[in-house]
Amino acid sequence: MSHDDFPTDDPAVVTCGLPYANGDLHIGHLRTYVGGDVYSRALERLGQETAFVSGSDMHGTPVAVNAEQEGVSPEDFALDWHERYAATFPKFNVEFDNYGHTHDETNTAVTQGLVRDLDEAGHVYEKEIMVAYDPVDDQYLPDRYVEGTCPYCGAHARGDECDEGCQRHLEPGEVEDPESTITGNPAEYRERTHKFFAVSEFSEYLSGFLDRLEGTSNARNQPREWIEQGLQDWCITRDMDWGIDYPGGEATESPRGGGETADHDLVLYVWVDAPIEYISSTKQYSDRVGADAFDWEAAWKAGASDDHPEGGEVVHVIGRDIIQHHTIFWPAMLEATDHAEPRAVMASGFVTLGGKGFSTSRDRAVWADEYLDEGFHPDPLRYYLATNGGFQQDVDFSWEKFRDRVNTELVGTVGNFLYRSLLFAHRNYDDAPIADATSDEVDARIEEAIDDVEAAVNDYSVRALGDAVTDLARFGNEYIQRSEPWNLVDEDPEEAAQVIHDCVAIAKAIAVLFEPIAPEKCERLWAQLGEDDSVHEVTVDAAREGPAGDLAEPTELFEQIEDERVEALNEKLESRVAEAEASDEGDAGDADGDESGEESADDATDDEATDDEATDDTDMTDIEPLSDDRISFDDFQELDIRIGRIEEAEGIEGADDLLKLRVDLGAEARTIVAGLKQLHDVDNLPDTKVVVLANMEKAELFGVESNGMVLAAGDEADLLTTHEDAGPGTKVK
Ligand code: B3M
Ligand code: ZN
Repeated sequence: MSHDDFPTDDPAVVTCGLPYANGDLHIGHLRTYVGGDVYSRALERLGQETAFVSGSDMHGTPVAVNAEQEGVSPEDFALDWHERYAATFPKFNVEFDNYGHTHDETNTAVTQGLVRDLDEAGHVYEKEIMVAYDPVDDQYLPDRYVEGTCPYCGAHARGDECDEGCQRHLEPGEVEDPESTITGNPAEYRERTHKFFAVSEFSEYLSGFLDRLEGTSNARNQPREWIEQGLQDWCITRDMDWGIDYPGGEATESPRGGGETADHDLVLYVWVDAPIEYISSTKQYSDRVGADAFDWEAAWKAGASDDHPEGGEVVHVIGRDIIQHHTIFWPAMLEATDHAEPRAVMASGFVTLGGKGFSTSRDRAVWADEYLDEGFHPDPLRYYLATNGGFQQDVDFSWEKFRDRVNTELVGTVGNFLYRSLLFAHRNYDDAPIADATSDEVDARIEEAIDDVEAAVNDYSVRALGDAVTDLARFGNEYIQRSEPWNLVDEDPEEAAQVIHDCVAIAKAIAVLFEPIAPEKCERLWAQLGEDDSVHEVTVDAAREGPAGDLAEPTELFEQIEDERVEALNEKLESRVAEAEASDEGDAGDADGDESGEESADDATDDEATDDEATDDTDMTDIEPLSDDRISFDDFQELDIRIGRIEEAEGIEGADDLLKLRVDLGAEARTIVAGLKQLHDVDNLPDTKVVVLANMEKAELFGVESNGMVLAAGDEADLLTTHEDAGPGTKVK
């Protein structure tokens, strides 16, 4: 691996976190897959040799518990979901070069080989630990088979992860007050011998690794804290049948061919074989296309190839809840076994739906299949998920927001430019090129867009990839508007031809540069431009070439979403949620059992906010990363922030959440509408000192004009106030 700017001469591998093969995918799950796909396509557009791989995560208790609850074998259960995922991803134009699964022969062999190497290199030792056990059912209870209390934050936690609280990985024996997830029986702890990987030996290496690591800043910052707190060794075996057997060495003669300790058979912990699938999946790709086309060993093994002594450029795209696995355990395993070090980890924020978490048990989700069944094209969703915020930031989806961005940006900016220029060109000229060359101004603007794309790839920003193109289309609209080719056709045909040539050149650049985000739409645009082959095969150089082909009759690339459509979709979602909630209440008796089974289907991937309002103020890991987008002091001074005192507070007819406040701002009293009704006792508000953004633009809400904004912190709208006695009108600076 190098740390040179992309494109480099080393082969790149872009991976996406493996979805657990255990439940339906919703659009929130798609974020990291779309992000990975966009990123790998963008690398290819830059001319980087790239393999894009992933696979289904078949093992572990997330699969075994759900299979058990459905009464089927984990293998059948997981294979079924695996096949569905393999069919779903391409429908969203997420085109892996290889999509395998962790239970296949390749991964079994690669995993056992790697663990054997780890063991032989002396990084694995045995230790007696306490393991949860259900004495009634006579069953050991690894990971999700057991629930209890997190020893670190006190939240309700599963055996291997504090998923509702501090998000920490929990080692066996750590969860307090354990109970069986399956039977509800109180569990006891029993002593068992397990294998441990000595991760703590790698603290120093990992600190250096994090200093070198590229990608999103959350993937470096969180693990630095964990290392400072001291790393624990990692238990890499489980008392289960479902999984990859611990590899038998010379000393073991297990009848199952698996490893064993003094007294029992063990399978590997799911988090051992899951990331190894990244390697296995790349190997399967190489085996299929030939090592000349892509050499998996050159990419993954340090020193395997003279041309790539430090291996390839490995970029992991994951959800932020699995940063620890990818920046501590995994790189330590790679380092210990002479593999290449990952170059970057891109860890995405969560996706919420209308401001709340997706909830599979309450059917509060837009399902991946449902989105397509509604007749929507995949590319607008890709655009939305990829560009709605920075990669680390949470993305909220609502049909309204989706409509707004599709209608404004895809239809209004990009589609509009393409359609008006290509239609004009097609009507007035038989074919392109029309002028001899692209004008200097437009040539330079296209070059700027290519630079933006290169910078976005090197900044690991999928959002900036989208912005590069919308900005170019905005320029295109402005250029055509100001040049008025429709007037020039008669007055100055040569100049008209130049303008249209330029516009077609911009359209071609858009096709090339937007392909990573909207691959199918850009393929269609490519054909409209009369270009041969596939836009997927070209590099950014093609964006510099200007028009070549005979233009076909253009059609509009993106479709407007009507308001009625949005209303109908919202109604559908709301009635479904209400129905699910009602039936939840109806089955109150067994709701817990149902809930845990269905909720863990949320684990299909990694990008889920914990259900609904589970956020805890004190929970640092739920805090959004601090923004890297700095503003200047001048920008700050444009905010007129003042101390105010609430004089009156009353509800607004028809609005459940809003209050109409009368706020004294010293110089004058203002009416301000604020969403505080559900969160504060209205009668207590008068006389409260608040902090107000006084020059917020006015807005009309439920017929009341709001003239300012009251500042509050977090979902609970904790009102900001002053420490001492600054009075109404005092400026905050
Ligand atoms: N299967 C899903 C998750 O925990 C898990 C990812 C594995 S990536 C190597 O989000
Ligand atoms: Zn916790």
